[in-house]
Amino acid sequence: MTKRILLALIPLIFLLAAVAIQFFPKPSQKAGILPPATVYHQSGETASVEKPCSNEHPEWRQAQVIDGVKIDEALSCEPDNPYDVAVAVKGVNNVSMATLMQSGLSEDALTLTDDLDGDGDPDIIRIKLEIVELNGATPEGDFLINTYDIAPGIQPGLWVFAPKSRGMALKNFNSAVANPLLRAPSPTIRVEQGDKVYITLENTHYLPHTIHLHGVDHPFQTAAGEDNDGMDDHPVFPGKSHTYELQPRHAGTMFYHCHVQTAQHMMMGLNGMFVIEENHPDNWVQTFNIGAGQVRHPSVSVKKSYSREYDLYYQSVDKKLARIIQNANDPRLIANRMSRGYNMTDSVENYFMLNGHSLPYTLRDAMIVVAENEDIKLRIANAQRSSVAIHFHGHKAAITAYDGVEQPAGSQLTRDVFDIAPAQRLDLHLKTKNDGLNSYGPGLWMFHDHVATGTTTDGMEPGGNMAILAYKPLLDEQGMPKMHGDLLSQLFNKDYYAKKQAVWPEGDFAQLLGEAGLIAPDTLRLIIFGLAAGLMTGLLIFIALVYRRKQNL
Ligand SMILES: [Cu+2]
Repeated sequence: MTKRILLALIPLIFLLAAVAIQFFPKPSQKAGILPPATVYHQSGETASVEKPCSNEHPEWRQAQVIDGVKIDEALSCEPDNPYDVAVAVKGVNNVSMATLMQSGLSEDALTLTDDLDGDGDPDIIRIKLEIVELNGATPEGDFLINTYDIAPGIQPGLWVFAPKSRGMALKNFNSAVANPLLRAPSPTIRVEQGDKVYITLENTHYLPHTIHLHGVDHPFQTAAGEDNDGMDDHPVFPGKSHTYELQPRHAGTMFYHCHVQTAQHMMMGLNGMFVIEENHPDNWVQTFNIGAGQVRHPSVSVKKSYSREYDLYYQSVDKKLARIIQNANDPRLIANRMSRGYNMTDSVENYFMLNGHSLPYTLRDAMIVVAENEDIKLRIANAQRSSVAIHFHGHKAAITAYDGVEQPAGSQLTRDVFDIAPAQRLDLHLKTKNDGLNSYGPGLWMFHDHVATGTTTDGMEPGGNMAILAYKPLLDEQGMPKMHGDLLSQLFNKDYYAKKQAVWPEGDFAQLLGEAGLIAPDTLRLIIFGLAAGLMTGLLIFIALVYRRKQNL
């Protein structure tokens, strides 16, 4: 064979190679129209499905009196420890040792003394707050510690203010789960108008922080001439403490937050609601509402006009920011990555929480529970980076206060969407009168942020800050809404937020809208590939043989 013919074969080989690449077969191909459905199976992994309500402390839900403190019935599945509530009302110095031992608070977390105005309640309030990291890295090994799930399997790194507690930061020796006092959001703090309040920040964290009393009447400096506004030029360094002093003259729903590298530290969770209750005789207010939610010992003025009160606290998290404390445990690296590496103008909100939880955990402790013909007081604060537009299904409510300033009765707007800019607060009066305006009647009515991202968890919807305004008869004996069981087992499952479940996992919709599945490979494609690849290989072998024979000649 001549050299010329051999050379002419080379472009042919390239051509065949191009054809073969073009028709490279896939083991299967994407289905077209009417594919066979494949229903999602959990591959025997049942552990990822959780019970909707753990029902760990059913006795905590009951109405009770502890050391003379009347504690209302908790209406949803995960109530606060009533002994913590009793201590939050009376202070550690006015409860029995037995009560203090059943609460998780430390012996100096809250001291209430001196009835200065002689009206039957204490007026000098000493509060101690610590700073706690949740879901952070540990030098002990490759795991997170003080874990706190905002939804099944979702553990963003968070920082919170916490009332000074005692004992282990974990639930028990066999667990990495944070004890129930250490959670998001930072506690709602309640004091009475005119109280002399001393808030000591004991910085138990590895970075500097402060407390800024946003909207709360406080002098610019303490009596000793020290910082009292909590700005970043007066950081409280790790291991140090600082006491802020105030005697608020104005009642209302306010806010508090760290003011060091404010954008980042706010988004990490260092903020909470600060409520100043009107001064009334015998007004022992609940100083801490752990994790916000139902106030189990409402103030005198709230009880006068309302059947129940809820603190609703909205927060969002950027998972990139949250991950910084999970990828390092050297404070220098964390400080640098957070304030030099991380760019807030590139931030994205991935997780949206109401009272420290995202759906479905909001059903455990962030529901609003009502009966017909009640008056409910809602205090809403927006600690997100973005605005919220809170919408109640089946109800309209009246705005009684903006940023802690009472509206005159004639100008209280009644609406069904409440836009709240970052750091703003609204007080709402929700009536459950079934008149087609205030309420459309009993139900398990959703309430959620109507900004499209707010109802998602890292893009998964339903998720985010969705919760339920539930009428009591529609709750089961554990305080969970009597909802479609399939929906609950779908949501109380790590696989859901890990995006491993099919969109419509069960029933007829699984056939119609389930996984598209896979079908057999395209035969024509296989034949063309086979021919092209075969011819090419044959030609290469042929050329090699010819060449070898020429060499031998
Ligand atoms: Cu801070």
